[in-house]
Amino acid sequence: MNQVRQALLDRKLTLGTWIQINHPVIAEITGNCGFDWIAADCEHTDIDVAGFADIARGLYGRGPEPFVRVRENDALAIRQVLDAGARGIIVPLVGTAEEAERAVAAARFPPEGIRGFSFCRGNNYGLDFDSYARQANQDIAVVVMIESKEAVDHIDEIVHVEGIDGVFIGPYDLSGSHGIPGKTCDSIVREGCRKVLRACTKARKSAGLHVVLPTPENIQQALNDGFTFLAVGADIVFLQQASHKAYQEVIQYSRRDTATERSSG
Ligand code: 3PY
Ligand code: MG
Repeated sequence: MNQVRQALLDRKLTLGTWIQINHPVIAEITGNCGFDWIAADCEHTDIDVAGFADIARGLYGRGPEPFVRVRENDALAIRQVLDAGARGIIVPLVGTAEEAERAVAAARFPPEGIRGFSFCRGNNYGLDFDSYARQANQDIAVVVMIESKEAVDHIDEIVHVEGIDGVFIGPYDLSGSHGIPGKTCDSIVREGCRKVLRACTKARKSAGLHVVLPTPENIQQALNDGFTFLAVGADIVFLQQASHKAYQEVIQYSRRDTATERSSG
């Protein structure tokens, strides 16, 4: 059984992160850190199905379950990453219950859904066809993203859609839908988050959040708020922060003045 899906159903805490760089080395490195799940982002990057398959190979045997934030809420986009071995999908920009139902149907084999059968990486190229066909509907996690005013308005219907294991707030798009992109701590965004949390508690569904720029304070805040499906950072954020810090340290030790250096260089 997919432990992350089980944790979603039990509303237990799991920790994940995000891959945006289309290279398996990123999966090999982040896969060693202890995360429960790692999502390859096919919505905002050049990661395609082949790129995800390589990322899944990089994660293989390292522990984290391979998740995908799919390109869009589209049956083929969902089917192809599941066939490539995704164990959970995170579907962006879901605004209504009907859209959430479409995402679930795409991820489930008949009779629950419309996913097609095939020989693919997910079932070990057919070797495990029978067991995969039997298990996949129980094993694959389906999480929908709440990232708009519309989605927050419809949250009570969305969380009641059968087959939705949890919802996941995208704070950047949510702030953008209020006309304040990037103001993720604004009271209107915070109020949206609280409404989502209340709806999840009532419906006994997991609530998730992407803490894109993690700090000890905002991670603590997310945990105190009651989010249990938590993504922290992303490969590009870690690289940016670590390279910035390394440069700041080396510049301090070398006592070199960056401005002078640049103008003389
Ligand atoms: C958002 O903040 O909109 C996201 O999609 C984060 O993953
Ligand atoms: Mg988003």
